[in-house]
Formats: sequence, C-alpha cells, structure tokens
Amino acid sequence: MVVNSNQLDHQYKEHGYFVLRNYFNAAEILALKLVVLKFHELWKKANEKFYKEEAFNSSLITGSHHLSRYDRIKLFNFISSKKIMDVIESVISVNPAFMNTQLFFNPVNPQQKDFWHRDCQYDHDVDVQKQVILETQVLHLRVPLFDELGMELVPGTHKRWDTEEEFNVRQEESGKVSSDNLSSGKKINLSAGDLLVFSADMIHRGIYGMDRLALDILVFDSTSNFADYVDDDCLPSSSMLTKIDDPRLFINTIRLKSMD
Ligand SMILES: O=C(O)CCC(=O)C(=O)O
Repeated sequence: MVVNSNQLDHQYKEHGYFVLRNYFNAAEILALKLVVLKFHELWKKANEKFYKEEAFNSSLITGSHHLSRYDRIKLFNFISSKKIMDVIESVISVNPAFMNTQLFFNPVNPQQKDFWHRDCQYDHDVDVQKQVILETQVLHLRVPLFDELGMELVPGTHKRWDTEEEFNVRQEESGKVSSDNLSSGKKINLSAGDLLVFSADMIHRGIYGMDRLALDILVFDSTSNFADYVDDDCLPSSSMLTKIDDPRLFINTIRLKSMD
C-alpha cells in the first residue's frame, strides 16, 4: 500500500489521528507477534504481582531485560521499517526520534476500568498541559496484534483544550470519574494488521476487552525536548545499529541524548 503523506498529514493536523486498515499483512503480524509474545510471557513472570493487581501495559519492549539481541534487532527493524517510517514522516517530516514502546493488554483485575486521559497530564499541571498541547508532538503508532475493541478518542483535542465535561471526567472533578462516558468520544475498533496513529496528548482511552495485545511505538519531534524520557537500554547499541536497515529514527535519539 502506498502512503499518501499529504492526506495523512492533513487528517492528523485536523483530527489528531488516522487509521490505515490492513496496512500490515499476516506474515508481518505473525513475525512481530512471535517476538512480542516472548517478551510478554517473560515480563508477566518477572512482574507477577504488578501484572495480577493493576497493570494494563508494559513498556521498554526493545530493552535487553527480556529479549535476546537477535529478537531486539528484529523489533528495531520493524519499528524503523519503510512502512512505519513512511507514516511517521508524513506527520514529522524532519528528524523524528524514537522514544519508547509500550504493550497494552487487558488488566487481570475485572474491576479496573478503561480511563480517559491526555499523556501529558501525568507530567504537568493543568496550566502547563494547556501549553504542551499547542507546542509538542508525541505520536503513538498502535499496532494491534489481535483483533480488539480498539481506542476511543476525542477528535481535535490534540489542538484544543477540554470542554467542561471532558475536563471533569479526565481530571475526576465534580463527582465524575475518568471511566465515565464522554459524549465527544469516538470509538475506533481495530483489527490485527491495522495501524492507528494518534497524538499522545489528545484525550483518549484504550477499550478493554477481547484478546487485546497492542504494540505502541512512541515517536517525538526532535525539536521538542523529550530525550530525557528515553531509557538508554531501549536503544540499539552501535553494533546493533549496523544490523538495522534504516537506523535514522534511533540515531536521531542517540544524537539528542548525547547533546543533553
Ligand atoms: O490502551 C490503553 O489501555 C491505553 C492506551 C493509551 O493510553 C496510550 O496509548 O497512551
């Protein structure tokens, strides 16, 4: 499938997200699944209490704690493959940089409810959040490994502040809780093979259910100062870089970290 960069950039700027249906073929998803499932099984064992009590995601999938060098190189090559780079560069055309990976699954605890948030709310007070959504650019690329209920997004909130309803729910004010429904929410069901790209700072929530296991790749614009958020262990070593077909995404991060 050839990517229409202008169209994707337009959709992203306008709505804060876009979906490419059947972007990956079955062989691509199977190869990715084999590596990611290895990570997931080992991570669950190593984090048994956290997994059983409260987790709904893991992170640092490309790190050295659970995967072999061989599998990490496979993952780095997927993350920086032409298909993914074409999509990233439609939105961040100059020097996009790798930040992290996360793996989203269903919480074991059935009491845990899916919740609305902007990613920036965990780092910043409300005044700074208002600024951050106008200035910075962190992209989530969600690759579902199984068919899933997907995500619920509030279109346009990557560039506008919350309505009163959205704010009260997301921040749990005025008797609201973050799992309440939002009248402005739009559900995006996803199937294995689809790619969803969305702004980390728009109002969103994952929808729990089915057999969800989705790999999220996080990428940022080099002009924003996110290098501190990147764990060195998640980056390829210099000898691994030589095994990655197009390592620009990682080299940009390594360069930014060396300037810090
Ligand atoms: O899928 C989820 O549970 C939440 C996803 C999310 O919040 C994110 O990708 O930032």
